Amino acid sequence: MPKIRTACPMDCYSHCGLVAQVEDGKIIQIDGDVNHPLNKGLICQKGRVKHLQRIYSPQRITTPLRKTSAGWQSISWSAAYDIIAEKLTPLVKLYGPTTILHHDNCGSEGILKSLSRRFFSALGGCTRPQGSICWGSGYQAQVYDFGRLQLHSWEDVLNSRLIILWGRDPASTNIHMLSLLQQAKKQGAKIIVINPVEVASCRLADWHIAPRPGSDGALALAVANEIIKNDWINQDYIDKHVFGYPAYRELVAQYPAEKVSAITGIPVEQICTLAREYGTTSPASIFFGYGLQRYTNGGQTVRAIDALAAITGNIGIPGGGANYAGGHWKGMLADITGSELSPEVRRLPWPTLAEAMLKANDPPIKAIFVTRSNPLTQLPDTSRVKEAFSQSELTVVVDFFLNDTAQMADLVLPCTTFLEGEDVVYSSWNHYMTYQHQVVSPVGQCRSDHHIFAGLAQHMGLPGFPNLSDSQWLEQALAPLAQYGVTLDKLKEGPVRHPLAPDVPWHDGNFATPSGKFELYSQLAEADGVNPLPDYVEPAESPLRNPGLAQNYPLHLITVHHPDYLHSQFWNLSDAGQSRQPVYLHPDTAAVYGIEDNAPVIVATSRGQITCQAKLSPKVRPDTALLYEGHWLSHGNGVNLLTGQYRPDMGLGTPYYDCLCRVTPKAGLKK
Ligand SMILES: Nc1nc2c(c(=O)[nH]1)N[C@H]1C(S)=C(S)[C@@H](COP(=O)(O)OP(=O)(O)OC[C@H]3O[C@@H](n4cnc5c(=O)[nH]c(N)nc54)[C@H](O)[C@@H]3O)O[C@H]1N2
Ligand SMILES: Nc1nc2c(c(=O)[nH]1)N[C@H]1C(S)=C(S)[C@@H](COP(=O)(O)OP(=O)(O)OC[C@H]3O[C@@H](n4cnc5c(=O)[nH]c(N)nc54)[C@H](O)[C@@H]3O)O[C@H]1N2
Ligand SMILES: [Mo]
Repeated sequence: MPKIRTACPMDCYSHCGLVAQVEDGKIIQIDGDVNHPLNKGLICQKGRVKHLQRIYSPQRITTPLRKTSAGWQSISWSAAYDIIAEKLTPLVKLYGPTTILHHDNCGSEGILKSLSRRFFSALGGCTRPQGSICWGSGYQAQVYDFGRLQLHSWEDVLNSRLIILWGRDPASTNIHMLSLLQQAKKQGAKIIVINPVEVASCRLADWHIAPRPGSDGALALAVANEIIKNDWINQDYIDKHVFGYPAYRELVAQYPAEKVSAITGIPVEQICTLAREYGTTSPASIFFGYGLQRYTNGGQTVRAIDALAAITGNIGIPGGGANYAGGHWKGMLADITGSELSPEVRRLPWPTLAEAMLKANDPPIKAIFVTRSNPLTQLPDTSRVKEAFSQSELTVVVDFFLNDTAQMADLVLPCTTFLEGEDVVYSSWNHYMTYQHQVVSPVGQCRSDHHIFAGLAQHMGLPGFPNLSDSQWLEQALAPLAQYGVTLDKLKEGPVRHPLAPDVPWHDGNFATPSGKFELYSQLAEADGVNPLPDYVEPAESPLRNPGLAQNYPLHLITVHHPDYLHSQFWNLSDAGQSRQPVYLHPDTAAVYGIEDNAPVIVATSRGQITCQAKLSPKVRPDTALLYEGHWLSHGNGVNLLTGQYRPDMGLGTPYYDCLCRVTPKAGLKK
């Protein structure tokens, strides 16, 4: 029975090596690849079960579909291309190509996936979102501090004596880190979790600290204050490699533990203990999650935490680091998106995309193409997103299922999963690049994103999208790596580690900032009109900043990632995914509002409401409600009906968790 090696393409910390078993042209089993250096055989339920359920799901779209008054009608590819060409050509003639919004994210990763962009380059341009719905604020923060982003090798955590999981829950989102953490612990390392929720990773931790959502920046400044007061700084490292220490020292002097205790809800002695642990244990590493930067103050939060690593000299040493993400492969591949073909790209801010789309008039958004993303479910403020999409005259969605965004489309085009074609995946979260062999032929009439857009370009007679095979495009993209021995043939033999990324970044003390040092005072931020120092500002929807709003909506709402799903993917494949979703509340909070365990409740914000099922749990702070993100509007759910559109302090990240809510019993509904 053939066993074929591939890799999971999900937007996740590890692109796990997989081995698929094929019988009579059908996949019958997927296992972890024991020879892959990242996952070493271990895979999650998504990899083992859900990919298989998805590829052969009866719900899967297997032909192009056109919306008619009588419902969805199955049509041929050439009919679909005709409809697009007939509608798109006059729109582009009248308004120019930037009347088209191309909404593309990371539903599946892969070098060939970027070819959808080539279609719009060949057309003369388009409008794209700017920033990120994922990690934008923290990303920019590390650019300001370090100049660019680099990660320690995963195994380097074994050199740490203290490990802080700051807003990250690897037990939910990064299971391959767990065995490394266990091993580090066995060797004597201490683990601290900082998270408003007692998350699953706390099982591994020696200590859990639960700050009020959005207040980590203040916590980091108070910790710095204690470290400086007690002279636990690394003066030699500061003298040689850190820029702006005097100004930073003045800033942190304004954040004594007593003051910050009132902001964060963390007792003074805990703040002092955290400072002592981090200030006196070396080497110490910090692993960021993305939750703590999903606030309007999120960029400065990450900067305030980076600063702790800098003043204690925990940068550039084995077992140290402030690990956010890496950008190692970036800029090392040849661009195959055709950006040289069209200078005309308009940018609209991603965190406030709905508002920006509605306001756009030069030109207005008259056509929308959606690839590898599900904006109706995943962008903040769904009601406004729906309004913005309603104004489009031609909406084309490329996906596997009739999801929430597809419901808004005129045409839905069926694409293949990674199991039905070849590609190469790499990540910003680890150092490996892996080839995905084609496992089976496409189901039904499904086509890869590449073939869909190349076909459309040909149909419309657009030059600039040559008819190359998958391998030829991959070879073109990989060409600059040949000098390091990384070629398509080499990748076909097995995963390749990045040839240049060091195990311990910044060990030479040369940073990519204007001063060449780590910048506590960021000159780039200053030039961007952003506070060069990581001062603390209350989040937009905080009871301290906005007591009026908090009177009606007293609880913080965080909408986090589910261990068994990836954003909106896979929810349609199980009954549990399609039922009313749990909202987790502290028992004391539930008592205040007269809410019983398992009772139906309404979760409301100033933007909308959804019905959930209360789950009482002492693991959540009493001032916080927790919901998972990703579930579908069409199943009666959809957390982003609740979230708001805010611009963050930097990097155009999306502050989903900067959100106050109210939870009340829903009368007349049974448990
Ligand atoms: N199973 C699974 N894995 C995934 C994903 C998925 O959807 N499912 N998504 C992938 C993607 S795209 C991403 S970006 C990553 C995200 O990976 P993580 O960052 O680990 O996970 P998130 O759920 O985004 O982060 C939310 C965490 O931050 C905490 N948090 C919320 N607010 C605060 C705060 O103010 N301070 C602190 N200290 N903590 C806070 C939450 O309680 C939660 O534990 O995971 C990737 N891996
Ligand atoms: N409230 C709240 N909202 C959030 C977050 C949160 O924590 N809270 N997290 C945010 C984060 S970190 C992220 S990264 C975003 C994710 O936002 P999205 O990227 O929009 O999320 P997905 O649900 O992964 O959507 C991917 C879609 O692409 C499809 N797809 C998968 N593979 C392919 C492919 O190869 N080709 C094509 N054409 N389609 C494909 C899937 O079926 C799915 O419909 O969500 C953000 N939204
Ligand atoms: Mo993300």
